[in-house]
Amino acid sequence: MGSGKGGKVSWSVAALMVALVAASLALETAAATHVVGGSTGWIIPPNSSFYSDWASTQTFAVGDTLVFNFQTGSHTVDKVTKSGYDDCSTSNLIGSAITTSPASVPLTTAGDHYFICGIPGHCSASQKLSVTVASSPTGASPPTSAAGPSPPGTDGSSAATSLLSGFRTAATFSLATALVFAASFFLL
Ligand SMILES: [Cu+2]
Repeated sequence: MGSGKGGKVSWSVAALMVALVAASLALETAAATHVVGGSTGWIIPPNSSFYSDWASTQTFAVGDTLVFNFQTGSHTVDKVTKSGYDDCSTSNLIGSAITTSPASVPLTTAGDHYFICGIPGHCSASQKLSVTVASSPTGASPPTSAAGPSPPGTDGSSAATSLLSGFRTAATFSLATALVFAASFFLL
C-alpha cells in the first residue's frame, strides 16, 4: 500500500546517488595535485630513497601538478636534465630555478622529469626527485576504437592506457550500481 510512495523516495535517492557518483567520477579523471614528499615536504630527506619511495606511491599524468613545500630561502626547485639529476648539477637547468615556496610545477609533457634542490650539498644528500609522467589517461586522447587499424608496435602504450582507464571506469560503475541498489533496498 505505502510501497508506491516508498518507491518514489528510493528512486530520487537512487538518482541522487547516480549524480554523486558521476560527480566523483568526473573528479577522479580530473588533473591531480601531488604534494612532493607529503607532509615532509621538500627538504634534505631522512633517507636516500625518500623521494623515489614517495614517487612510487603516486601516479603522474599530463595535466597533473607537483607542489613543492619548503622554507623559502632554504631550498630551491630546479628542473634539470637526467644528467643534471644524476650528477647533481644545475648547469643543465631547464627554465629557471624556483626559489619561493610553495612551488607549483605543472606536468605538461609525458616522460621523465627531474628536479633537484639547487642549494649546494642538498641534491647530493638526496634532495632530488624524478617522476615518470604518463600521457593523459582520459578525454584528451583521440578515440582509438574508431581510428581503425594502426601499425603494430607504435600504439602499444596508448592501447594499454585506454585498457587501464576502461577497467577503472568499469570498476567505478560497478561500485555505483552497488551503491544505488544498496540505497534502494535500504529505503524500501
Ligand atoms: Cu635544499
